[in-house]
Amino acid sequence: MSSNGHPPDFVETARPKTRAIVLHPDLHKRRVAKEVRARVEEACGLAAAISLEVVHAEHISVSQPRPSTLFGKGVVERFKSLIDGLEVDLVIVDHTLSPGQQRNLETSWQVKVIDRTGLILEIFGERARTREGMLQVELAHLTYQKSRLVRSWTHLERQRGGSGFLGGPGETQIEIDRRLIGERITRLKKELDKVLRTRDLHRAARKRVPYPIVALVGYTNAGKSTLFNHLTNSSVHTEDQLFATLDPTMRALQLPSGRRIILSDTVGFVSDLPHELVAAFRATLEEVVEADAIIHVRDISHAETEDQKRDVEEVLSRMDIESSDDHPILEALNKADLLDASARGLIIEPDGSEGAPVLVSGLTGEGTKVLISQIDRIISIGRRELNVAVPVADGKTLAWLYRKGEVVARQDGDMETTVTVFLDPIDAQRIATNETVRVL
Ligand SMILES: Nc1nc2c(ncn2[C@@H]2O[C@H](COP(=O)(O)OP(=O)(O)O)[C@@H](O)[C@H]2O)c(=O)[nH]1
Ligand SMILES: [Mg+2]
Repeated sequence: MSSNGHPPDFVETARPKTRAIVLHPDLHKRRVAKEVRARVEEACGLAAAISLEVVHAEHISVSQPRPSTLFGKGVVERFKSLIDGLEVDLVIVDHTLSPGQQRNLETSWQVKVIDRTGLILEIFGERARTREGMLQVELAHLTYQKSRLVRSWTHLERQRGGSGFLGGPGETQIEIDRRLIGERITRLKKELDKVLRTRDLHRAARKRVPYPIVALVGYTNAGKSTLFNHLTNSSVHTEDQLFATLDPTMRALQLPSGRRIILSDTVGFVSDLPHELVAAFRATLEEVVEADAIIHVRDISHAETEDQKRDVEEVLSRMDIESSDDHPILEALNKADLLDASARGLIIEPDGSEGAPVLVSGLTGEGTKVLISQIDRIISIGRRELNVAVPVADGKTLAWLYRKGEVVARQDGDMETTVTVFLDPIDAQRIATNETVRVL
C-alpha cells in the first residue's frame, strides 16, 4: 500500500535488491589476467541474472586451499570487515564449497554464503518453464541439499540408534531429513519419467503460440539480454502487455516486413557447468527446441569465444538442434564496439551475404538493423507452398490463409475454393491439422 491508501499500480515495485559480494577463488595460478577477469565478470553476470546487486567483486589467488574455509585466515578476516562496511546480505563464492566450508564461512562472516552450484541452481529455478525443466531443477536442488546435510552421524549416534538402518526412534534429525529428501527424490524421478514419456504431447500443445519464436542463446554475459532489450525497444509495434505479464523474457516484436515474431531470451550457458547440473540445464533450455529460429549470441571480444561457440553448438546438437531450413541458426557476433580495426578485419567478410554471421553491438546498436533483416529472412526460409481446398462456407479459414500466408493463386469452385499459398512451417502444420480443409 502506498501512503495515500491506494494499492500500488504495479505489483513489481522497486523492492530493495539483495546486496551481494562475489568472490572468485583462483586455484589455477597459470591463468592469464584476461581469463580471470572474464571469470569474475561471468560470476557477476550470473548474480545479476537473479537480480542481486553486486557491490563488490574480486578474484582471490588461493595457493593452498584450507579445508575449513577454502580461503586463508587473512582473507576471511579482511572480508569480515568489508561485509560489515558494505552492509552485504549475501556472499557468492564462485567455486564448489564443501558443506563444512560453507557453514564455517557463514559463521565467520555472519551472512548467507552460497557457492557456484547453489547460485546456478537459483537461476535455473527461476528460469525453468516446462514441467520437465522444473522437475529436473528440483531434482538437482534436492540432491545438492542432501549432500549439504553434514554427517554428524557419529559413532555415538549410531549406538543410540540401536539396530539396523530402518530408522525409528533412534534416528537423528539429519538422518530423518536425508530419508525424507531421498523419498522425495524417488518420487520426482518417477514423475520425471512420466513427463519424458508424454513430452511430445506437451510440445504439440505448446505450438499454439501465435507467432514464430526466435530464441537468443549463448553464454552468460554474451549480451543476450542487452540485445533482447535493444531489439524489442526499437521495434515500432510491440505487444508487450500480453507477454510482459506472463514472462519478462518473451516479447513480441514486428519486423520490417510486417511479420511478427516472439523473441525469447533464454538461460545462459556457463563455463565449467558442474556436472550434477547438466540435466537441469538441458531441461531449462528445452524451450529452444520449440523455437522456429535461433540467434546464437557470441561475445566476440571474449578470450574463449571459440571454445564457447563449440560448447554451445555441441549442446544444441545433442538436443537435435542443427541449423536447417526448418530451424535456422544465425550467429550474432556481439560487442563489436570492443574490437579494434584489425580484429574486425579478421572476423568477418563485410559482404553481408545470406546466413553469414552478423557483427553487432547491443550497446551501441551497431549492426542491429542488419540483424533484424536477417531474422526477417531466416524466418521466411522454411516457407512451404501448399495447395489448400477450403469449403466455400468456411470464409474464416480462407481469410486466415490470406492473413497468415502469401496466396499466389486461387480457383473458385462451387463447393470449394482452392488456393496456392506460401506458409510458415508453423502455419502449414496448423492448416494440415484443420479438419474442414483438404491439403492437396
Ligand atoms: N561493450 C559492450 N558491452 C556489452 C554489449 N552487450 C552487452 N554488454 C555488456 O555485457 C554484460 C552482459 O550483458 P547481458 O546482456 O546481461 O548478457 P547476457 O548474460 O547474455 O544476458 C553487461 O555488462 C552489458 O552491459 C556490447 O555490445 N558491447
Ligand atoms: Mg541475460
